[in-house]
Parts: sequence; structure tokens; C-alpha cells
Amino acid sequence: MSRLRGLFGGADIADADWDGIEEVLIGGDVGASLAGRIVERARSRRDAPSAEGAVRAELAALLAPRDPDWDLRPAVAGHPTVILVVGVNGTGKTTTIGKLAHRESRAGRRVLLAAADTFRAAAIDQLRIWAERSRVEVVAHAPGADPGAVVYDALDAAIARGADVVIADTAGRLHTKSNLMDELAKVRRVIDRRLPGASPETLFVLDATTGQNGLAQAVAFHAAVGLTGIVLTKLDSTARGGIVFAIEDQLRVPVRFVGVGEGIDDLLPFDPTAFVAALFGTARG
Ligand SMILES: Nc1nc2c(ncn2[C@@H]2O[C@H](COP(=O)(O)OP(=O)(O)O)[C@@H](O)[C@H]2O)c(=O)[nH]1
Ligand SMILES: [Mg+2]
Repeated sequence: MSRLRGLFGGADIADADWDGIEEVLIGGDVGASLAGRIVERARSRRDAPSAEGAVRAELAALLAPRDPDWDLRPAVAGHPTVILVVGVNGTGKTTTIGKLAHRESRAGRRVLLAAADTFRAAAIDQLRIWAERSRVEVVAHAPGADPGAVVYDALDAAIARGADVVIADTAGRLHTKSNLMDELAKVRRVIDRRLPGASPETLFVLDATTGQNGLAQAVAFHAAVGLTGIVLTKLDSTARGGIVFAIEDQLRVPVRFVGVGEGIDDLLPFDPTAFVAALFGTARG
């Protein structure tokens, strides 16, 4: 989106190449209708010092409100923080869990992973490998087991062992298959039953290379389990992060982390100000 820079023209908002700006926004995965709306509103802004300022202000306004001090913390004092990780196949859920486990354990918290993607044996092994890397514990059942039962046991184990954080992996739910979504909703209910008030952090993992279909995925998962945050992965392999604006605008759910590689340290907290600034080729807002 740094192509935007050349399209803003001089000081006068009317001099900007507004069709060009709209095209770049669409190319950056903001979505056609939202891009049209951003341009229309930016053009009619009277308070902005420049076309660039107007577009920046419109983009910033699309992002969900957030507490700058937010972090992964237990909803109830004395309970573990519960993190449920959902999303379609191959978006990077298990990898993100490996990175999160590392982040939390490095911060001195005792982490326990729940292998609730029981659909494939390989998924359980993959989670174990990540757990070994950051020396955290795993609760797993046999392949094909009920994901709700795995999560229930993991919460029991976490309470018995005094774990601070429980992170549950889940199978790649095809958002068009309602039986699979029902299963995920059931896992959510298991958490609510075992730890009332725990209000799990429900992170939707979105592959940034997916494009506009990501919005439909997010809407379906939000309806099924109630998302509290988004992790945008594979930002190292695409410059098209514009889907963030469409999703936050529609769902009012904030992006919390971004994945920028396959390594254990390749997870960054999402900073909306820096993100908007980076789109315009500047380091800070
Ligand atoms: N380049 C890149 N690859 C990633 C990132 N996150 C995950 N991957 C890769 O995406 C593939 C699928 O990841 P996985 O965690 O198994 O996805 P899951 O099916 O959602 O659990 C793997 O090859 C990961 O290494 C990322 O941020 N950047
Ligand atoms: Mg997985």
C-alpha cells in the first residue's frame, strides 16, 4: 500500500488521485465497498490537513476500540487464563499456539496446552513438538476423541497443577460446515461450565494471504463462538493486510497479534498506530 504515497498530490485534498487511491486500497485487500466508503468520506473531510491525513483518519476510525494496556490475563483472579484458538485449516493456529506458549512461559507463567484438534493424529504430534520447544505441558487424548473432553481434562489439570495459562488448539473448522461449528460451540460451553466466568480469550487465526474470504470466515466463527481477538498470520508473505480494516470495522473485534514467520519468536503484538503508519511508508503514526 506504500504506492499510496504518490497519489495524494499536493496540499489540496481536491488534487489527489482519488480513483488511484481507491484502487490501491482494493489491491491491499480492504475490500471494494469499504474502499469506496473510505475515499468518499476522506474526500469530504473538512478538518484534514491533506488527502493523506484524511485517508489515515478514515482508516484509523475503522479499527475497533482497544485498551492500550491489554494483555492475556485471567478473567477471574485465581483462575488460569483460558485461550481458545479457532480458524480454518492451515491458517497457522498450532504454530501461533507454539509462539504464544513461548511468549507466556518466557514471561514466567506456567502454560498448559490442550490438544483439542483430535481430527488428525499429526495435529496432536505437532502440538507436542511445539510444547517441547518451550518446555510447557500438554493434555491430549487419542485421535478421534471428543474435543470437549480434552478441554475439560486440560482445565482440570490446570487447576490441579496451578497452571497460569491454558491454550486450546482446535481442528480447522470449515466455516460452511455447521456441524463442525456446533462442535466448537460445545467446546466453548465446556469451558463456561468448568470455569464459570472464565470468559475465554477466543482468538481467530486468519491467514493474511486469504483475501476477502477472510471476512466471511471471521463472521461465521464470531457467530459460533464469540471472538474476542484476531491473530493475522503470514504477514511476512504478503503486503496485503487491508483485511484488518474490513474485519475490525464489521465485527469490532481487535487484531491482537500478527505472525511474521514460522519461527518461535515470529509473533508480534499488533500496534494499530504503527500498522497504519507502515501502510504509508513511515515508521510511526
Ligand atoms: N510464513 C509464515 N508461515 C506461517 C505463519 N504461521 C504459520 N505458518 C505456516 O503455515 C502452515 C500451517 O500452520 P499450522 O499452524 O499447522 O496451521 P493450522 O492448521 O491452523 O494449525 C505451517 O507450514 C506454518 O509453518 C506465519 O506467520 N508466517
Ligand atoms: Mg493445527
